Amino acid sequence: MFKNVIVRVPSKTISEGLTSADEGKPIYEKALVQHENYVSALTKTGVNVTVLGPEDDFPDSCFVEDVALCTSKCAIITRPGALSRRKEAALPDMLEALQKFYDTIEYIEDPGTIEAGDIMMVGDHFYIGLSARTNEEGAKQMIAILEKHGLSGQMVEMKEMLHLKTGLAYLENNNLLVAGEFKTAPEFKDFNKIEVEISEAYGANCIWMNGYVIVPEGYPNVQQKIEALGYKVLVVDTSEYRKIDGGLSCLSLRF
Ligand code: CIR
Repeated sequence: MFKNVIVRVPSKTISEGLTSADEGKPIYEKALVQHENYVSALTKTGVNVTVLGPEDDFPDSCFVEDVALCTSKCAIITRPGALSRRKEAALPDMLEALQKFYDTIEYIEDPGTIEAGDIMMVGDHFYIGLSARTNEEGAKQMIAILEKHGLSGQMVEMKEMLHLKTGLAYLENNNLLVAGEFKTAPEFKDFNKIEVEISEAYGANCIWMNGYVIVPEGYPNVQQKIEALGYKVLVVDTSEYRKIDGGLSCLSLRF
């Protein structure tokens, strides 16, 4: 069960966020409203939400998932592969927030790079995607830290997606939502795979929260498949974040 969540309010500069999408720039006012609705949905799942203030120098800083991995034993501050995001990982208010919950904070160091959107937690095991943002050295450091704390990790090769969790969501009970290249990846063959069709690929970025699954608005087939598994579904519109390659998981740290 998750007890705590950390989010960061989007900044006015969100329109300058990194993107590979061709969907126009996010509209700040709409992004703010969508963020409020996201926080309301999280609150419904019974967690305590810590809300950090906006950081105008970092257009992508609302995507807090990438800057830390929060495990049951320690928090690990990452070293983002995207240069414009690297200093997000050391923002003092984030460190302070994490220190309230964790006695042990670990760090990924140069030349390692890793963004925790590339890390999927399944119990005490962590799958780490080797993406354009996460290099092998970063993944090795992460696995060494996990093992030091009695946890484990493994690397996953990937080619198509921005982050591992762009195309994967673990819904507990061995249920794994999979899109694109991950449908056939050998690492995931023993999961009960719920396949997401290409036209709804963005909908693969859902989050399991204490028996609920939060699903992005506008992906009816994904929603239906998740409901059919018996989960309570909460729907949140993330269309402004999609414009800069962000989704539901990216917007929070959950632990
Ligand atoms: C970026 O390119 O870094 C942001 N525009 C989107 C980050 C999405 N984060 C995630 O998938 N964990």
